Amino acid sequence: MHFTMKDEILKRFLNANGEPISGQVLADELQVSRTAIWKHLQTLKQEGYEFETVKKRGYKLVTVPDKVDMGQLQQFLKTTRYGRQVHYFESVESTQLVAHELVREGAPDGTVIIAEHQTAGRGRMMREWESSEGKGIWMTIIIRPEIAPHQAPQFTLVTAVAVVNAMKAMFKNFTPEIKWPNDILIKGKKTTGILTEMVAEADRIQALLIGIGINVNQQMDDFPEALQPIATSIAIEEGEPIERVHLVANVLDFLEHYSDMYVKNGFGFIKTLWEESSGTIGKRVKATTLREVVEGEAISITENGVLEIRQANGEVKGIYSADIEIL
Ligand code: BT5
Repeated sequence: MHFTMKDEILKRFLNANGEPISGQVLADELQVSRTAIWKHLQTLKQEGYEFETVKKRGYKLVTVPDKVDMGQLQQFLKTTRYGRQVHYFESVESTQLVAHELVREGAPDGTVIIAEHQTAGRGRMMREWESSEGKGIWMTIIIRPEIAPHQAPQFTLVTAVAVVNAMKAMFKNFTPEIKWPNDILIKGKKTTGILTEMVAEADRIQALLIGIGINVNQQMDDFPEALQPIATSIAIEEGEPIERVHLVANVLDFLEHYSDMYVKNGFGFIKTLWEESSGTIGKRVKATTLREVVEGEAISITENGVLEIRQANGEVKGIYSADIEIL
């Protein structure tokens, strides 16, 4: 979806802070007929926006639906590329699947796919990702960095740092922590999962598809019973409902900034930021990989994003990919 006349009209109403805007002035400024303006307002009404007619002064925006839509998002973004093209859906199987199609069609760096609901949201190794309707942020960002395929896993860490710092900038009632490699936890419970997929040739990345799932406005009984002991949402922890579009914009701002820095300067700076927010380093952990189970103290991540665990016998093992349990 590109920025349309309807989005431009919405932007003006959002900027007017509840003051009325004259239909004639809008029509003149945007160089379209008043009928065209009226039609766009009807479409916005169907999407849940409500307007009041103010005598002799025009229309006033009185209700904004809780949607993560393009018009609002563009308002808040400070990025140059990320989120400048958004594909927004009420419901999809998985935003990752849509992203794969768009990569094949040549979607540019920073293209974002957002859905209110996913019917087959997925985690790593095809595990299920619970994506309840209208309550979370379910999105994939297509990025096309000039990096080698072996660097791709580091982008999970770049993304985790971006999400955690976007949260820290917005919320004051909790401190989110990163659990290696792809979770963000609040008081030990999962609020965010990251899934990094790659489309590559032997020595060159075509695109990374960074899936981010953030639990935002769920209450505990919105989660299936099996998840209740291990999952939480920002609204539960912050103590109030959250405007999702704000958080989307912040995550994209931080992500663009950190990925550019990573491509330019390497992993060093990201590593420092990552360690600052890590809830894994210094803890006793159990790492289950496809081949083995490693237990010990998590001592650091390397320049390649590998987690180092010191076992009881003193031997240090590097873990490339695993599920981590903090003991
Ligand atoms: C992840 O996998 O944590 C990556 C999740 C990525 C989801 C995003 S949403 C947008 C994009 N489109 C997609 O289809 N996916 C991405 P993993 O580390 O494998 O964790 C999966 C496990 O987390 C599941 O097996 C559950 O135990 C748990 N889980 C599932 N849904 C959850 C939720 N909403 N909140 C917290 N935990 C959840």
